[in-house]
Amino acid sequence: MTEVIDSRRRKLLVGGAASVVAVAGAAAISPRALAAGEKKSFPSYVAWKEQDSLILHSAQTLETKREAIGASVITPTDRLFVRNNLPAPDESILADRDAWQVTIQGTKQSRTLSLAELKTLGVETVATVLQCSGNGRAFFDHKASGTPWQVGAAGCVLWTGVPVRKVVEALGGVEKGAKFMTSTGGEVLPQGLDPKSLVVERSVPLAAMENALLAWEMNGEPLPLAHGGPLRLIVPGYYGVNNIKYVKQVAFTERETDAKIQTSGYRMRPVGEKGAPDQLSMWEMNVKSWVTSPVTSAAAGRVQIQGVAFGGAHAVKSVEVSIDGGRSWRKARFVGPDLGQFAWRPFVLEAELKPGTYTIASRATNTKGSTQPEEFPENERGYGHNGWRRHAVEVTVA
Ligand SMILES: Nc1nc2c(c(=O)[nH]1)N[C@H]1C(S)=C(S)[C@@H](COP(=O)(O)O)O[C@H]1N2
Ligand SMILES: [Mo]
Repeated sequence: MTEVIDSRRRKLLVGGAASVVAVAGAAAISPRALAAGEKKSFPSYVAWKEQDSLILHSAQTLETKREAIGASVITPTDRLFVRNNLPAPDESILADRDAWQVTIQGTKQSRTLSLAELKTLGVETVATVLQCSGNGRAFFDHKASGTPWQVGAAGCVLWTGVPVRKVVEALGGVEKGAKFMTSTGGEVLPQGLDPKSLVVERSVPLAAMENALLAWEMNGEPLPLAHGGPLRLIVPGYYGVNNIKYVKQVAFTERETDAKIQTSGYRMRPVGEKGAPDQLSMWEMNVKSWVTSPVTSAAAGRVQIQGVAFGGAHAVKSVEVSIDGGRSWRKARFVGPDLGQFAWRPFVLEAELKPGTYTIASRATNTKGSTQPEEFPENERGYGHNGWRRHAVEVTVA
C-alpha cells in the first residue's frame, strides 16, 4: 500500500511542471482511504481493469503483478499495465472513433486523415511486446526517481491497424531528407506551461516506419482510452514511450523533436548526469525474460517453472533457467504459438524439486546473439534493466 504514497511523494519532490500535472492526476487516490486500509479504488478510465491482477502505483501508473502475467502468449487487456505521462484525455474522444483525425506531414502530400479514411488504406495485425523503459527500475539500488516498476510494466498485445508504410505510399512517399518519424499525442495540455516541456512527442529513426502501425484495435477490441484509443502508433521492438497514444500527428522530419520528452527525457545516462541529446535514446528494447510461476512457493515434486522471454528488437532465440541462482543452467522449452519477431514467448522448464529454498532465474538470447547480462549498469532514471540476477525469484518448496 505504501508504494502509492511513496511514488506520489517522490513526484512531488522531483518538482517541475510535469510533476504538477502528475500529482493533479493522482488526486483520485485518497491517502486517507489508504491509511484506513480501504481497497484502493481505480480511477474511472481504468475502472474496468482486473484490480486483483494489478498494482496501482498512482492514478497514471498501473503494473501487472508478476503472477498475473499468465502462461498464454497474449496479455489480457484488463490485466495490461497502464502508463500515462499526462492525464488521459476525456472519454468523449471515443464517442465517434471514425471521426478521429491524424495529420501526416513530411510526405509528398501532407494530409489530415480521419480514422475512417485510414481504414481504407490497409490493414494488418502484429503482436508486440509493449514495455515501459523503466520496467525493472525497482531492481536498481540507487533509488532512481520514477515508478518503481518490477516486471509488470510489460505485456504482449495483438494490434490491428494500417501499416504506416501504406499510409505514406498513399501520400506519395516520404520527403527527401527525412531521417525521423516524429509522432504527437493528442492530450490537451494545461494552459500557462511550456507545451514543449509537457507534450508527448517522440521521434524514432525513419527505419522504424517499416514495421510501424497506426492501430485502432487491440486484442480484438476497439482500443480503450487507457491504451490510446481511438488511434495509437505502434513501433514494434521499441520501448513503450515511442508508442504514442491518441496519436494526432505523424511527421517525417530531418531532426528529432525538441520536446523535452525527447531531448533530455528517456535518455540512458550516468547517475547524477542531466539528460542531453547526445545520450542514447530509449528506442530499441533489449533482450529480456523473467519467471512468472512459481514466484514465492511451490509444492515439492514436479514443478512447471514458467516465464516469458522476448528478444527486444530481434526475435528471441532461446531461454535458459537456473534453479541454483545462476550456477547451472538448463534450456527451457517455448510454449504455444510463435507470434513473430516482436512478440514474447512463454517458456517452461519442468523440474523435480525437493523441499528447500531455490533462487530461480531465467536468461534469454536473441537471434542477434545478445544474451541477458547478469547485472545491468545503474543509470540515472533506471531504464533498460535486463540483468538476470535481480529478476530472479526466491521460491520456498515444501
Ligand atoms: N499520448 C501519449 N502516449 C503515450 C504516453 C503518454 O503519456 N501519452 N505514455 C507512453 C509510455 S511512457 C508508455 S510506457 C506507454 C504505455 O502504454 P499503455 O498505457 O497502453 O500500457 O505509452 C506511451 N505512449
Ligand atoms: Mo514508459
